[in-house]
Amino acid sequence: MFYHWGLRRSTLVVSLLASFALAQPPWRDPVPVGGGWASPEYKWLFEFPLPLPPVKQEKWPDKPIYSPATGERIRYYEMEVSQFQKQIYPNLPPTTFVGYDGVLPAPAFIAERGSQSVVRLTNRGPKTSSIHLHGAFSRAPFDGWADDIVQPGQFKDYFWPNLQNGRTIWYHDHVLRHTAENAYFGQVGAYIIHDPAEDALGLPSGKYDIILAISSKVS
Ligand SMILES: [Cu+2]
Repeated sequence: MFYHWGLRRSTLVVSLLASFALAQPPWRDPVPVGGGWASPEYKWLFEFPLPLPPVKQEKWPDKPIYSPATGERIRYYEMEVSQFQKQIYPNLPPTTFVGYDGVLPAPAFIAERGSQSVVRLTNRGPKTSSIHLHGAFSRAPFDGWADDIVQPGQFKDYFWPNLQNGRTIWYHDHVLRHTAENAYFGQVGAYIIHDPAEDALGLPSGKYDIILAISSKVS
């Protein structure tokens, strides 16, 4: 599996969702080898609007939370893993996913450099979960270790300091034994650290600054 985040401001247009579609239910186990995971060919390129991720919103924007240790503002988010369906192929039934907040592409986080985030992940999916913020330095308890497992029915709070300079990174499931399966089924999202230094560069912004992901998934 290969993901590449970082194509914001690119004029490259790709079909995203063909490769997200999976024909098998998520709890099929063991995973069939060779052919069982292959998606049908997607033939409707450029015929439907490009699916863009919603931007994740703070839980209580009007009730700011401050760190008891430093007094700094903490942005608090809540996110759920759940099973849902989405129409991908116009000629086939809806596809089953197990992803974040019931949407695909998953919500995108946009964090200001130096602003702290706490994300509460509640697992209402059929399998275990664990979030890794790929490309960020996170303290060990919040790094999504494979055996730091959030069981179905449980939640875990992840603290991310967003201290690095501006970058487009991504978050994804990282749990023991079925990381790839969870990611294939939707537990993958974009995470952008915005650095004020970027604003001086005169890059396209607003509606011209979009999040694109290219993924390749083969059986
Ligand atoms: Cu990763």
